[in-house]
Amino acid sequence: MYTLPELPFKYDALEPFMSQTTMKYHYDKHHRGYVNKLNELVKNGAPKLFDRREKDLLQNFNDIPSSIRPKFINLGGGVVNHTFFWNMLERNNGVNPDNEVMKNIVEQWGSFQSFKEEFNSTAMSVFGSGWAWVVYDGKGKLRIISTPNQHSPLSIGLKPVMTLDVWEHAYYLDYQNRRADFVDKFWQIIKWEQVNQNFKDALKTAK
Ligand code: MN3
Repeated sequence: MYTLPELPFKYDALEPFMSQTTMKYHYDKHHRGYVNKLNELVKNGAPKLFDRREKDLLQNFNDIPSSIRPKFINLGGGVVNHTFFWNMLERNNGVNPDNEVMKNIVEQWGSFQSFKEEFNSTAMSVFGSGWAWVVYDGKGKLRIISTPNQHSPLSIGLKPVMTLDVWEHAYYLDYQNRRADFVDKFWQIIKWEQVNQNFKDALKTAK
């Protein structure tokens, strides 16, 4: 069975940018819901899959029986994407460190500001529910993309480096319909140390 990983911080750790109430619903209801539904799906549809990690299956989705594949991609993505997201969040007091991933960002986008603008506009352009991502393409480049629903970049051969959940459940209690405000505040809660680690891991596995 798949399990819900522990939240790596307290529910109120991201206040005021992401409230305790939002975190409780988002982690304890939504994230947990994906884990429970994924377990139901696999238990009833293809229990042998429990031998493999969700991430591994999303990366090799042809190994998932076609009868449950579309549901697995959304539910498994829901599990893996949220875990990835929580791990790269902390209040950063607006400090952007000078590390490897930042050097690559500035090199590719010319400035942190233009990187930020492209990320924000990608997050704003997600129609309906989805995620904005910074991914490593395995060929030396970082890219900013979005995915619909709970689709993971892993399923299209890309390595996640940073992400933002732009489903309404991620911000509606705190920002109502003002997604732009939420996206703007996101920059206050990026754990750059983890983003840098994700980038280094992506470089390693791409080799
Ligand atoms: Mn979510």
